[in-house]
Amino acid sequence: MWQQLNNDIQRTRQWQRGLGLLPLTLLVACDGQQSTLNPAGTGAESIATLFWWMCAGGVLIWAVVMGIALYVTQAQPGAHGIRSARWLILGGGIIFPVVVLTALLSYGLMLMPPLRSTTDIDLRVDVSGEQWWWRVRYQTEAGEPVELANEIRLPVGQRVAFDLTSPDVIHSFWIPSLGGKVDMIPGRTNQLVLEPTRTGTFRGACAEYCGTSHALMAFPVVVMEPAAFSSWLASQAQPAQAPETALQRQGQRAFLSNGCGACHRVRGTEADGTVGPDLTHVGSRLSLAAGTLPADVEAFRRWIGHTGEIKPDVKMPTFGMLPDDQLNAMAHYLKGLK
Ligand code: HEC
Ligand SMILES: [Cu+2]
Repeated sequence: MWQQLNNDIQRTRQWQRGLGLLPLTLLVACDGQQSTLNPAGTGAESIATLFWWMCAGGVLIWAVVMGIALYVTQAQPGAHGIRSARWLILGGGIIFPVVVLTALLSYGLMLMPPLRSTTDIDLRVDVSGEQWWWRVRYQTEAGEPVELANEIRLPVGQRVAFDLTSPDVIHSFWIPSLGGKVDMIPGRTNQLVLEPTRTGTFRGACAEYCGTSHALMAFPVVVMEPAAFSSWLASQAQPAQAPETALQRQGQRAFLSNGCGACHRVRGTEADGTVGPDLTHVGSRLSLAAGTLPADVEAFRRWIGHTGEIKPDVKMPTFGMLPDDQLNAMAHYLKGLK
C-alpha cells in the first residue's frame, strides 16, 4: 500500500513540475508566423512591450498577495492591532492595486496615439472580408487599382494604410506579427495602419466568428524589399498570361464554358465576374482558397471538384460532376496563371 501511495505522490510531483513548465511552453510555442510576441511591425512591437509590462504587473500583484497569504498563516493571533490590520487592507486591497493598474492603464493609453496615427502613408490597400475569403485592392498612384485575393504583400519599412470593410457580416482583419486587429463592418470603412519592420512570410486571419468556415479564412502576408515589392505589384497589374500548353488551352476552354467566368475575373479574357476572387494571377499565390490548401495543381483540382467538402457552406458550387480530364485541364490552366 505504501508503495502505491509513494508512486502516486511521485506521479503528482512530476505532473506539478510539468504544469509549472506549462506557461513557458506556451510562450516558446508563440514563436512563429503568427506570433504577437515575435513582432515584425511597429504596431506589434508596442503591443508586445505592453504585454510584457502587464505580465510583470500581474506577477507583482500575485507575488504580494501570495506573500500576505503566507504571512497570515504564520502570524501569531493578536500580533497586530486593529489599526495596522486596517492599513494592511487599505494598502494591499486598494492603494497598491490602484497604483499598479493606473500606471499600466496610463502606459497603455500613451501607446495608442502613434498606433492610430494615419499620417505619412506610403501605400494604400483596400481589403474586404467576405464569407470566407479576402478581396484585396492595391491603390496605385498611376491609374487603375490592382485587384487580387487571399494574399497580401507589403514593402518593408513603409507605412501601409488598410481600408477595411465587408459586404456580408462582421469579420476582423488581423496580422498578429505586424500589429493589432480591426473589425470589418458592413456599411463602414475602418482604417488600420501597419508598418512592417522585417521581411518574411507571416499569417493573417479572421479574428471575428463570421459563420461556418470562419476558421478556413486566412491569408499569407509576405513582407518584401521595396524593389521586389514594386516588381511584384507591376506583374499583378498585368492581364493574365495566355495558356501555353495544349492542356492549359483545354483548361481555359473548360473554364470559360462551365460558367466560372460568371463569378471570377481573369483580366484579358471574357471571364469578368466579381462574385468570387479575381483569378488573373491565382497561380502565383502561396495558398489556395484563403490559406486552406497549398497552391499546387493537385489542390486546384481538389478544390474545383470538392469545393463544399473542403470549405463547408462555401459560396462556390462544387464542379465534381465534370469529367476528370476537364478538372485536370482547368487545374493546369489556373496554376499557369502566374
Ligand atoms: C457562384 C459563383 C462561383 C462560380 C460559378 C465559381 N466560383 Fe470559384 N469561387 C467562388 C467564391 C465565392 C470563391 C471563394 C471561396 C472561399 O474561399 O470561401 C471561389 C474560389 C475559387 C478559387 C480559389 C481562389 C483563391 O483565391 O484561392 C478557385 C481556384 C476557383 N474558385 C475556381 C473556380 C472554377 C474553376 C470555377 C468553374 C468550374 C468556379 N470557380 C466557379 C465563386 C464561384
Ligand atoms: Cu471570420
